[in-house]
Amino acid sequence: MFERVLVANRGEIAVRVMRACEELGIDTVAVYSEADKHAGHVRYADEAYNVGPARAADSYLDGAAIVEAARKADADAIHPGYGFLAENADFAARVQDTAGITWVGPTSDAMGTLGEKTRARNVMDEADVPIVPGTTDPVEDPEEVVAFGEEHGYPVAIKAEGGGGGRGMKIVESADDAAEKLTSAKREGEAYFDNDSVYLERYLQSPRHIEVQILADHHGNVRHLGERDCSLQRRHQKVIEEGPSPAIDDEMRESLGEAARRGVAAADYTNAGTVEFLVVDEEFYFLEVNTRIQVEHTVTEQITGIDIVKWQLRVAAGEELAFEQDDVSVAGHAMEFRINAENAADEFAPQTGTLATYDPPGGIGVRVDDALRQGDTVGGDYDSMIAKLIVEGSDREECLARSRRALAEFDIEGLVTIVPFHRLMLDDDRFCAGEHTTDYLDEHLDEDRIADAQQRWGTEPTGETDAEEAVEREFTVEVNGKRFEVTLEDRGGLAVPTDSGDADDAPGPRRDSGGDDGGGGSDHDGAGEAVTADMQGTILGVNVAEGEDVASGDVLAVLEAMKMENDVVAPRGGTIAEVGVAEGDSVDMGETLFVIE
Ligand code: MV4
Repeated sequence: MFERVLVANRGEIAVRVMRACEELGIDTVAVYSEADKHAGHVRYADEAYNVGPARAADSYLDGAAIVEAARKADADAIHPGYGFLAENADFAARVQDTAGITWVGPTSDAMGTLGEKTRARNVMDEADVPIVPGTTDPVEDPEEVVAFGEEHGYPVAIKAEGGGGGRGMKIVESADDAAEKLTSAKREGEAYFDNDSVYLERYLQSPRHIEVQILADHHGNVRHLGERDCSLQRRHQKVIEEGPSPAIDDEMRESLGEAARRGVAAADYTNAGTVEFLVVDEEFYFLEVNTRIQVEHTVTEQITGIDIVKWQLRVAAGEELAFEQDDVSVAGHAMEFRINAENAADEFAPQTGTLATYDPPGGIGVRVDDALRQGDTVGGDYDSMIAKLIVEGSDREECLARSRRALAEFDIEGLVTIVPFHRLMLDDDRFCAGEHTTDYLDEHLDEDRIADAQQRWGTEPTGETDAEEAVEREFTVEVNGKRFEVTLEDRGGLAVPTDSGDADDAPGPRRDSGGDDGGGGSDHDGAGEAVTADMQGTILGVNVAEGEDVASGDVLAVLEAMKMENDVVAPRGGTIAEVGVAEGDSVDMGETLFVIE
């Protein structure tokens, strides 16, 4: 077994992996960006290394810096968590090729095979796993889309080869929009995945999203750990996950599990993975494989009693799975609530703030995975999920009741979160009956109900907490990129000069236009009005040039953030006086993109 594991991630998943390491007697190494110097995962680790500035592309996504930190720490394995480099086949290969360091995850080859959606569909089809009727080769010509639509009926889904999570997917309702949607899907594929290949599937209306957890070792053993129902999603972002699914019977449960095992075995897959299916009209169809540990792995852990992350580490270290398929049993029911720093009443806009109060729930059947403590500041540099509440009960009804209790106990002040939205869902007839499908939130939920919930259970953001004088003061120092915690006694004068007003040190979004993190209106230097970024992300395209006249609501640019395309619109009519960005630019929340005069 490994002696020291570097966790190449941050936040709750980094702490979750470190907890598994602790239980296995493994030392833990954290990596952190400038924005995460004081973060919870850094506090938890045995040692920590600075890997770069706040921007993820320059730190958590910098494979060379991550491997260099592993060398410095003398780590013998790297666990990627989820997101960041977790499904980057090139990074997996880099680690695999680094002597003395083991990659905790599937091989880069298996990742590559299943990451290319048409290859994955071919592998599944050959393993007798039902796939959605569609093409298994890329399409180039709108006529192919029209011919497919005539044969299989509309709507038709055009999907990016390298896609997933809704990115790069376009729905063709009729022959008339085939050409435009094909171009758009190819452009998104190129922009997001550096791969403009796309393929076709018959679009299934209002499916359930049901996924099967897999563990596979290097000795030919493949086990499934049951399913999770992730049908409650908003714009392809999962919100509440649960297991077992209330929408399938035991016969389909068995078929799904065995199909998933066949499929991953055919792909020579090892370690943890998840096979996603769409379920509609009593039939299931392969969707895609997630070649990583998932956010919602916790649901499976609670109802099977199996610590998936510890098995990831054991499998990567060459151990055999110590249980047969028949040993896997599911008891009770669990739900995971993603605690996102978002305002559900404002289109789930990302939020920042300081946790004046952070008091998670407890008691029987309640698990909280997080990396926070009261007083922490939540910035806008990374994704908005700050914690996960996982609740289990003897059955779905008890799980619902216990979830209502736990969410009511979850006391967060100083930061707006989606806790009120979760409490609303636990009062929603369709969700409580387990009858929601993947389009329920986007197509059917009345937004007034979200506003009411926010009013009833929401909290207000507050400013910085008043720092209290402390006799002892903790300082974090960094020597040659390695972090040390030191405690000094404060005898009246500051032991060490700190410039707490220095914006460069304060984590969280930097703004260069008067602190306005809205879509417009601000104190920009010139006479004009700045149009700023609502969130950190990447500019996919710029639609205007300086000197151009625009009307209120015109789309000035497209900003990709949190796996979604977001339009940057003109807050009012006028003339574009300044274009501050270009396609491909990364921008921070609050950054000026345009000036309108
Ligand atoms: C589909 C589909 C219906 N028919 N494919 C969404 C993201 C990516 N995981 C694939 N997705 C879908 N693919 C066909 N042929 C419906 C969706 C879909 C969806 C799937 C799972 C969970 C949430 C969803 C929300 C919208 C659309």
